[in-house]
Amino acid sequence: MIFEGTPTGEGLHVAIVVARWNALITRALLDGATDALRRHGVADADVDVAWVPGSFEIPLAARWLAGTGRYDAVVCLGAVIRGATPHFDHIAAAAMQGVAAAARETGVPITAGILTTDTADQALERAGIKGGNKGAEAAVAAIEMATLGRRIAEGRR
Ligand code: RBF
Repeated sequence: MIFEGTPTGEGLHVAIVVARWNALITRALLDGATDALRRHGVADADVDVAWVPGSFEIPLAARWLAGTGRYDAVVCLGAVIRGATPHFDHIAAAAMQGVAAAARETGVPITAGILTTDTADQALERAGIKGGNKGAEAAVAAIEMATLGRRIAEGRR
């Protein structure tokens, strides 16, 4: 049997965790994520958003949300910029490893649209200012994982 998720979000409940640090960028990621969820069929009323101070705090909020059992997936959004962050590598690694741990602990798909860039310009580019939006990509990945999880649990393609 080959299992594959689909980008169809009808009926899914999704939580988004977004960091306030570098808010100009993370708001653009949030716009991209909510827009993508909407375009893929997730109802606005089924999307909740939790703001955290910075990317370092993302994993705990994601763990709290996933642990409620109310969400089919959690999307994490942040921007860690090397130029502005002396301990860039620690914050970026803690955020990504923490998100992965929260997903493993809860069994809820948690996707990461957490940008790690050298400059704010590069982060803006990846937040949809010129082209692709990593927030939108993380949102679609969340839908895909939620639908994949259902199919695996039900043993159907
Ligand atoms: N949080 C981010 O999400 N992105 C950053 O680029 C970022 N840079 C930081 C730089 C410094 C010097 C400090 C102290 C914090 C930074 N944070 C950043 C915030 C961090 O994720 C966390 O919210 C705070 O350290 C409080 O725990």
